[in-house]
Amino acid sequence: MTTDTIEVLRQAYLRAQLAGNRREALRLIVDEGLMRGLSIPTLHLDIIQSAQVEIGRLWQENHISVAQEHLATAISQLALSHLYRHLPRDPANGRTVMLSCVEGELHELGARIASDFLEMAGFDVRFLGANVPAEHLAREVRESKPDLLALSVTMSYHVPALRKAVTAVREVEPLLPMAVGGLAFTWAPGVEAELGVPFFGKDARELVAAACRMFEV
Ligand code: B12
Repeated sequence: MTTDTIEVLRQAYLRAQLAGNRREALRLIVDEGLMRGLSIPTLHLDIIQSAQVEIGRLWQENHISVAQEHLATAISQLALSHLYRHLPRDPANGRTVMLSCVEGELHELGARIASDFLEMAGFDVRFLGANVPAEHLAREVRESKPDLLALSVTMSYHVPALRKAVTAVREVEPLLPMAVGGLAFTWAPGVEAELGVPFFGKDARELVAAACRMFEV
């Protein structure tokens, strides 16, 4: 598929989101995308993520309401659910990654896509979703013992919650490798260095590359 075809599909998907047309959005993603040979990473990043960014711009500039943004995001959640069982998976590499948003962080779609990418690369993934309180995160880490904890932060004002999460987890598992990512680090670069946790990349592809380098898989 050419860049033009991807752009046409992205625009059509965005229109379906804005119309609140779930059936059409799924038809585009599955029938026009997946069935016509578009790769899952392309559908995740170049169609769904990219459309979400555009939804954010339209909302910020007051062209659409909060309700329309919710409608559009619910459609992307549905699309990701449909794609999930089609994820091409590398053989299991024996490593488990836990991926979670910090307390108060409601933006979970990015962490969800990141989780799907890690699964495609052969990692076993425990995706906790949005808004996980630090003490509950620490308890889950202690109980399920992942090999890596990846924390997602979108809003810069959730950096104190990230600090709290890192501290709580270090108390129960001092040696557990942790990594961070999400839009907050684009807007407030350098936070990760202060916390002593590495930034693992600006999108799901970079996260997978960093995780594979870390475990040499
Ligand atoms: C949908 C949405 C919401 C939804 C989220 C629903 C959900 N279930 O996720 C809701 C309605 C909850 C929401 C709320 C808010 N939002 Co909002 N939201 C968005 C929007 C439109 C899309 C988010 C999205 O789905 N992005 C697509 C995903 C796939 O991209 P991503 O998150 O960047 O994830 C990728 C990478 O960052 C990375 N990544 C993510 N996590 C991790 C973790 C690791 C370890 C690594 C390595 C990588 C990684 O990989 C991901 C996949 O490639 C964005 C616009 C945008 N530009 O993203 C605004 C946006 C993020 N929101 C914004 C704002 C202001 C808010 C609110 C403050 C609004 C308000 N006044 O209440 C609240 C804050 C809520 C909170 N407490 O967290 C602003 C932030 C601006 C800023 N500079 O701070 C944005 C940018 C909109 C805008 N253009 O102004 N929002």
